[in-house]
Amino acid sequence: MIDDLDRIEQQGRERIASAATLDELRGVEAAILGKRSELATLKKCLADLLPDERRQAGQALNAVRSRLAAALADRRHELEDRERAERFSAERLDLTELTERRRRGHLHLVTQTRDRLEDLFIGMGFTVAEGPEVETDWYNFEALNIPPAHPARGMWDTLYVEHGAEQSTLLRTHTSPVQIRVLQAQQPPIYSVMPGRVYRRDTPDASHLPVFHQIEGLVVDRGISMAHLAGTLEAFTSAYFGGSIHSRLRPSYFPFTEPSAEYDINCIICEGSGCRTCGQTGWLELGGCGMVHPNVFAAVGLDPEEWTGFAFGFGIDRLALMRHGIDDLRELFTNDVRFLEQF
Ligand code: 2NL
Repeated sequence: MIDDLDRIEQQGRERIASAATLDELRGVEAAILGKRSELATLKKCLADLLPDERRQAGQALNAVRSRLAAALADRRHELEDRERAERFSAERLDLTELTERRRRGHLHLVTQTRDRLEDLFIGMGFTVAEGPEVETDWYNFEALNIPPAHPARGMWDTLYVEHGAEQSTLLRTHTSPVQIRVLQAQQPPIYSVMPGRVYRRDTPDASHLPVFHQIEGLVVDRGISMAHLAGTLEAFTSAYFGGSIHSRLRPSYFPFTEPSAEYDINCIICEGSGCRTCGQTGWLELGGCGMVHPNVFAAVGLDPEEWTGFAFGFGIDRLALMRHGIDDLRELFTNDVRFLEQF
C-alpha cells in the first residue's frame, strides 16, 4: 500500500505539473482527489486492514492527499497569474501610439502672429474690430483724405471689382476702412486694433504679395498727443520683442495723418550694432503712424477741435518673417507643409 501511495503521489505531481490551463487543472484535481480516484479506492480498502496497519496507512494516505492538494493549489495560483497577465496584455490599448501616428496640424504662422498681436493689444486695453474685404472707394480712400485725383493714390496699387460705377468698388488696400467704420459706429473714446487681409496689385517677390495681412491701431479721445503714440508703440515693442528692443519715430508722409511718421525698432538680429538684415543701420522699419488728420475726423462727423487721435499700421506677415529669420514672404503661402510645420 505504501508503494501504491508513492506511485500515486509521483503520478499525481506529474499530472499537476503538466496541466497547462485552469480547466485542465480542474480535471486533474477530480482525477487524483475525487470520488473515483485511486486514493478514494485505497481509502475504501483501509477498512480491510488490521487496526495498527489501518492507522499507519490512513496517516500516510492523508499525508499524500494533503501534499497533492497543496501542489494543486500552487499550480492553480501559477496558472491564474499567467492567465491574468495574458488577458491584460491582450486587452491593453496603446493610446500613445495613436497620438504619435496621427500628425496633428496647428495654426498657420501668420494666424499665430495675428493672435499674439491681438492678445498684446487687448492686454493694453484695446478692442479688436473687423470689417469687409470688398470696400467702396469712399471707405478705402476718400474718407481717409485721399480724393480721386490725389497724387497719393499712387501709394496703393489697387485691385478693382467689377461692380457699380467704374472703380467704385475695390479690394481694400489697407485695414483703414475698418477704422472709418468704427468711427461711424461708435462715439469716442475709441481704443481699437483692426487686423485683417488686404490686397495690392503687386507682382509677388521676396517682399511683396498681392494678398497680405495688416494690423492697424486707432485711438481717439480728448487730449491725445504724439507722446501717447510714441509711448504706446514703445510699450508694444518691448511686450512683443522683449525689453531690449526699443522703437523710434522718423518723419514721413501719409494723407490720413498729420504729422506722420515711420515706426522703426532696433534690429532684432544684431540689436543695433549693424548687420545684413538691417542694412548696417541697426534699425528695422516696421510700419507707419501719425496723428489722425482733421479731414478724417470731418469725414465721419467728429469735431477735430474736440477730438484728437493717433493711428498706426504694420504688416503682420513681415513681422512673422522677422521673428523667425525667414527671408522670403512667398514661403508663407506656398503651403509646403514641411516648411509650415516648423512653426
Ligand atoms: C503702414 C502705415 C498707417 C494709419 C495707417 C489711419 C487710419 C485712420 C486715420 C489715420 Cl482711420 N490713420 N491709419 C495711419 C498711419 C499709418 O499705416 O505702413 N501700414 C502698413
